[in-house]
Formats: sequence, C-alpha cells, structure tokens
Amino acid sequence: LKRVAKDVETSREDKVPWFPRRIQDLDKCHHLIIKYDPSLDHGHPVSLTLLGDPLPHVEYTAQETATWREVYRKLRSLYPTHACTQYLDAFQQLEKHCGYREDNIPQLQDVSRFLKERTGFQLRPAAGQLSARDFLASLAFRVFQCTQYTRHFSSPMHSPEPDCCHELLGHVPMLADKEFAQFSQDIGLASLGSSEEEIEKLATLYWFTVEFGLCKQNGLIRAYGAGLLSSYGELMYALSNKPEYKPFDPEVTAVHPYQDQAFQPVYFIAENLEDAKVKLRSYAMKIKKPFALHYDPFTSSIEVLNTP
Ligand code: TIH
Ligand code: FE2
Repeated sequence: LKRVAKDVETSREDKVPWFPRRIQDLDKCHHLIIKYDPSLDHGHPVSLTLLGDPLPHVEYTAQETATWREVYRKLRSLYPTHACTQYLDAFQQLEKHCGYREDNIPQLQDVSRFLKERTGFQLRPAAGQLSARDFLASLAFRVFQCTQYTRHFSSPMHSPEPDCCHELLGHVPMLADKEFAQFSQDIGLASLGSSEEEIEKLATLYWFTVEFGLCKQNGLIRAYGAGLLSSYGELMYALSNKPEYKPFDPEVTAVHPYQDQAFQPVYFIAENLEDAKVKLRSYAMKIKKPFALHYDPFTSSIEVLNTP
C-alpha cells in the first residue's frame, strides 16, 4: 500500500508517494486489499485487463440472473420516491439504450461505452477490492474500477461487499451525470500524491458521498449514494428518519467513523450536487502538496505544476 517510487524527486523532507500521471499508468494501480475468495462461490474470476483491452463479456448463470431480477425489481419500485432526479434521468436512458432489464444483467462493455459518451467515464474490471489509493487514483482519469461477480443469492437486499448489482444499479447511473462525474474526478485528483492520512480522509469522504450520500431536492431528501441505490434494505432505512442525519461538511465528514458491515448509523445530506462539489473543491485546495495538478482531458494525463 505504501509505495514511494524512485522516480519521484524527493528533495523535500516528505517523500511524495508515487502516483499515475498518464491514464496508461493505471495498469499499475490494481493492488487488492481483499482477495477474491473462491469459497464465496462468486464465479467469473477476473483476469487482468489492461486499459484499452475490450471489457470481458460475462455469461451469467440462471441463478445470478434470478438474483439480479429480484434486486432490480424491488429497487426499481423504490427509485421514484427515493432516488435523486439525476439518477432517475440516467436510469431511464440506461433502460432505453443499455439493456437494463429485469431479465438481463448489462455487460460492462456496453455500459462503459454509454458512460464514455455522456461524461467520459469508462469502466474497468477489478479482481476484488482495491486499495483506496489505487481506486481513488483511477477516478482522477475518469476510470471507474468495478467488480463483475454477483452477490450471494441468499441476501439480495443488502450485500456487505460491492458486486455487479451495486456497480450497475448504484454507481453507473450517477456517473452519467456531468456534475457528479466532476465531483468523483475531483476526489480522485485530490488523492494523487497525497499522504496515507489524507487518502484515508478522502476515502471516508468518498464513502459518505459517492457511496452513502443523500441530498435535498425540492424540500425532500433523496439518495445519490451508490451503496444506497443498490440496496433495497438500506435505501428504505436511509430515508426512514431512523438514522441520524448531518449536513455535508468535508472537514467533519472526512474524519467521521464509518461502518462497512451493516447499515450506516449516520448519513450526510448535501444541499445539492453542485454545492457538494464546491465544498469538496475548497477542501481539496487545503491539502498540502509541493505541487499543483492539472488534468489535461485531451491527453488524459496529469500535468504537474510548480514542481520544486
Ligand atoms: N451494501 C451495498 C449493496 O448491498 O449493494 C454494496 C456496498 C456498497 C459499499 C460498500 S459495499
Ligand atoms: Fe461502490
């Protein structure tokens, strides 16, 4: 996890951790913290795909498709009252153009092409749970690393780990929204070259926003976090008034303890996605680094400015 590359000039007292500068460097960002566990009967082990390789086509079994159907049907009935409008708009598009249906688990290849057209985001299969540093770094390049296996059929309404239902129903629709795509990329950019301590805070921010974020919409509270939008159980719970709610404030949110085995005890509510983005940007500006970074969308690479 702690890699300090030799090729980074370290004339300063603090060494700057290695970070990818070109999108191709993401091929070096796949350090797993949780290895794929074959006893979990997940099927479809993911072989390493390099950036630019076609995304592997997966033949899902009848049982996996049955799990997807149950998850899809239940969640779809909740979205109109629980999901934010950005989500609802994209979901409708995905049903129209991307094979989102009860009886079909969409293929990453098709979904990735769809996202690329909307916001420039692309998907990439990951073999398991990546280190926060690697996962966040990929966001800086608008690359979203996702799992391809399906949750266990015994618990369709909540999975403690990400699976394809979570990626496809939770993350993908939000990544089709321009504002949200920028927000996600901004977290990624903030992580590049950051200290372990700062990465931890950014991962926590990511957790309470991209995964479990709520926002206001026309006086109501709606979900935009993927961990909610892919879990029928938690989506109902999050908007039930039972949990605790706090306003989204990066300084507070970044150091708040979180829970990754059960429903969250607390959710952070953003005024709206635009406001969350502005607040995150000013938080990111305060992270101390000996250089400034700029993303060049034409070459998909990072320009490092004022390097000492
Ligand atoms: N709990 C989510 C679900 O059931 O879809 C999956 C996860 C989100 C974040 C971590 S695991
Ligand atoms: Fe996720």
